[in-house]
Amino acid sequence: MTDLATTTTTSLNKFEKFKAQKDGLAVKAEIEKFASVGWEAMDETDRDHRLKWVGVFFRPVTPGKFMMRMRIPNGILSCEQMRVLAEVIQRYGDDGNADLTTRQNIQLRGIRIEDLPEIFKKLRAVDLTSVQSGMDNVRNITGDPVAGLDADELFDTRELVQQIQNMITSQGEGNPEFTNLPRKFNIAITGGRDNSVHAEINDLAFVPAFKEVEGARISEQGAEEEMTFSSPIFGFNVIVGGFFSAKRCEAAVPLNVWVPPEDVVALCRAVLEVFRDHGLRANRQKARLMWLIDEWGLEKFRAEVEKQFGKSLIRAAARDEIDWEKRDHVGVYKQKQPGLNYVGLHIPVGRLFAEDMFEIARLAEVYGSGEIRLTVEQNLIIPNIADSLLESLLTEPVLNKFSINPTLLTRSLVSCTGAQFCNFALIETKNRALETVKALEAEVELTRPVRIHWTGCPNSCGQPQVADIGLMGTKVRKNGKTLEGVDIYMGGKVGKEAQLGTCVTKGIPCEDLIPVLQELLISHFGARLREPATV
Ligand code: SRM
Ligand code: SF4
Repeated sequence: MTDLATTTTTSLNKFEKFKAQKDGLAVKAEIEKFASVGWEAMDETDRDHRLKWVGVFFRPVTPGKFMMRMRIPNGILSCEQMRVLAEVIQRYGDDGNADLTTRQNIQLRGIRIEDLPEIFKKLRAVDLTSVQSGMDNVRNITGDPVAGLDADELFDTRELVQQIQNMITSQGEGNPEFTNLPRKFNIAITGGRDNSVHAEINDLAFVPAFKEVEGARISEQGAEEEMTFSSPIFGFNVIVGGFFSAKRCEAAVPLNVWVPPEDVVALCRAVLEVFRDHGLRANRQKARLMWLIDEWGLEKFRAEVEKQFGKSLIRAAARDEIDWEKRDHVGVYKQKQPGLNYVGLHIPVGRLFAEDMFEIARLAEVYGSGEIRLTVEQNLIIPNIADSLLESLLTEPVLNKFSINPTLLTRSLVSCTGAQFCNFALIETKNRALETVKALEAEVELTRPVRIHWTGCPNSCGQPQVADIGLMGTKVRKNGKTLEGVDIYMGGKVGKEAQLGTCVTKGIPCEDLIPVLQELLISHFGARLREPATV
């Protein structure tokens, strides 16, 4: 029996109440009806909340122009899929655009409700889904962006990520087993050495680790299975409870569990079932997994997961294999397949328009194998480019816009959506992020990239806590006026020994920010003022 079933309706928050009245996924069957009545006549809860179960987000900032959040497992899509996404936004002219997200994903903008039946048909035809991508669901599952290409990887995450998504969404059709979680849930899996997915900021993450497994464990049928191996075998250490929210941010903690790859999907299911059935639902600010772990203690949480898993869990390996600095994949790199390369394009703050997407699809088809990959830095990779085609790819005009060798600050810039489309935003982010970096680069010279992340409010979608310099939107008072401002975070470390940055300065008005950042770049990151130009 679930905690939800035992909680009285009066103690439920408004989200739990509307979920109890009608499951979010129910709107899937009503899309035709919504399309014919139009967004203004729709039931408000369906429009503002339940549509997110099929990945469609009402935007109070641009009413009538919806956002659609896809699922791109492991961040991999085909040029055919990219073209379909481009066609969807193309019809909306200036209202249509797309954003690459911090979860290796794509969001489309400008969507009209009357077009949804046709859009869903087009998406299904190329095996794309947007189901369960918002609200109390599992978000896009991230994996190594160079899985299967990287000569140094320990495990290719592609198949596993797809299997987890299939389990959670019933092959992309929607799965009522997992459409009423207490809150959102993030899953990441990495088989490389550089923690390319920010494992530590996910509710559940799998990091590579070798384990000598001895003795016996209980099989699914209840019998003891011999599990003795002569040499260490590959699997994953499991970490849990990482999350950012306006109220609290935590890095994930070790669950003291190691799983072989073949048990990953079942473990995801077990953890999700425990979260679904026991996660805290009364206060939405305390509904993420870590709050349950706090309430129960890690030992009890582990024991409940083990019960749900149905066989004994193996203790974590003593160490994991994350021992590299994090790579950003921008530039040209050799693949493990002889004669092939992958090329990482920098997409400024992740923003794309239909013509860009058609062009990227063309490049992937003409020069590569037709595949396109996304990164959590909101950039994009075209893999499988033969040595013989590389030179001509690099002369393509679109690479002037999407560079393989951007300047050092631009290269690592990440920004959430901000005030242009997000009603939580306290500030404008994407354009300001680009302008700020341009102004800084005119003043200072750097010798290494500095990762600046912008986020428009404390929800932290732009992950300021993983940045060298994180900027979180806030409102500030100056000369009797309320202005857009930022709190500054520093100390975020990614890759091996990842750790979260913390707030070091509060309430800098955006109009005063450039000299403050300039000073930080000089004092902490070895930047130097440029010589004044001589006439
Ligand atoms: Fe986020 C809510 C955008 C990654 C924490 N996030 C939102 C909403 C849906 C709010 C809204 O309805 O307007 C934003 C949609 C704005 C829009 O129109 O684009 C939004 N979040 C984003 C994206 C697009 C930022 C980006 O520009 O890349 C990212 C989409 C990821 C995806 O493809 O699914 C995005 N959001 C994140 C991350 C980063 C991550 O997952 O690594 C976080 C912090 C990590 C985490 O969740 O633990 C994040 N978003 C939130 C939160 C705070 C969650 C909480 O527990 O309180 C909210 C607010 C909420 O859910 O109530 C939120
Ligand atoms: Fe919106 Fe805030 Fe998330 Fe930025 S951080 S996308 S402003 S909710």
